[in-house]
Amino acid sequence: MQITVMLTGTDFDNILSKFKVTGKITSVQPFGSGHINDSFRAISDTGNTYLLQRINHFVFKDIQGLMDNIANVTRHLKGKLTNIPGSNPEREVLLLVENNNNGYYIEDDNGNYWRVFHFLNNTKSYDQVATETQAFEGGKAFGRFQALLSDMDPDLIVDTIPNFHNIEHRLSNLDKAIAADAAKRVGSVDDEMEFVNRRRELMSRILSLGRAGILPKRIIHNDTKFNNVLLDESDHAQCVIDLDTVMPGYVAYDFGDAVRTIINTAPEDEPNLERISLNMALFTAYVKGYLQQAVDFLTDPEVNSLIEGALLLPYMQGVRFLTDYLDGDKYFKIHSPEHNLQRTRAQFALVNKLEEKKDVLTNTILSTWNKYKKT
Ligand code: GN1
Ligand code: MG
Repeated sequence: MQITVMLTGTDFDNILSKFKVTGKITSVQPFGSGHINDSFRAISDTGNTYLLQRINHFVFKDIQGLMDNIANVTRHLKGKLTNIPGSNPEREVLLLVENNNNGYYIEDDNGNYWRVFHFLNNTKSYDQVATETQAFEGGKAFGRFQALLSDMDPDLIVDTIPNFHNIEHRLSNLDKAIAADAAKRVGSVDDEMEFVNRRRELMSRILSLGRAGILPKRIIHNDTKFNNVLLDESDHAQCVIDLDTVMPGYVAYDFGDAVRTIINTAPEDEPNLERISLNMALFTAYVKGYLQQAVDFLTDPEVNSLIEGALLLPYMQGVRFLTDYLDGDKYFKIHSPEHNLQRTRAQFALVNKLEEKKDVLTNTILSTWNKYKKT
């Protein structure tokens, strides 16, 4: 469910006074383009800048577990980076601001949950990739992120959203939405359902390989949209953000979700499907950056699974948008009445394009891997 409480009238001063922020807050502005949480950039008269976020507690039901995950993950990343010469832990890892009781979030009088991060100044994020340098840097950032977490104790992580990237679970939710037809929209999604049904078995491959013990579960990011990497002014990767869904999963999921946003020449919700095509140069650059950083821990079966992830993630994203459309737009923020259907169609058009080029994409992955792989 979306949070319906209006944010206008929110007493930001009061909320921020419960955190260890310095000085007097002089401005609070909406920030970013996330579909789930609400983010604000707050500036204080000391010149410090903060990212204030209202956590969507209808989506994230275990707020304490979520915040413990983030605290543990950022601690681990910082510890690792401190021992890597040339790295800058202060700028390469998100830093939480404590509340006045040394915790990491507060609950306000309306039952909303809030947290604060130090804002990383002089960084930017892109909803769409423009250059090969950006794609390469994004690949490096997510590859390094996985590499740094590859020795973290999985017991320190709780599942913030169980079955998040489990396609069987997502398809079962879609089937339930079809059966319930809560928004009376089932009649308008025949083509989309046919698209989904033709690929059900094919898209379970990663899960099957995981169950067979061929693919290991690792701690992954689970939301590797390109705009979740902050780049510096010269477009070098600085920091991976949005750690809400860091949970165990298969590396192909992170690869696929990044490719979903990087290779597409159009936005995630492009209404004109003819504009959706593949930018192969950006794909190649991403693969190079990613494999350069991941070469030390990836296994051959994992590398072979990456292409499956690239097909699965836009499919799964389309299934999720379609489910929400049928449910009556309860999960993702929408900006027009048919937005979730438009997003679904754009994601399925992308799947079509990826399927057409599957062999070329696979060759790019394998030839890059063979170059990096230590003999
Ligand atoms: C949501 O809120 P945002 O943009 O970080 C969603 C992702 C989707 C994405 C689609 C917790 O992420 O899984 O891939 O929208 N996050 C959650 O744009 O569901
Ligand atoms: Mg997110």
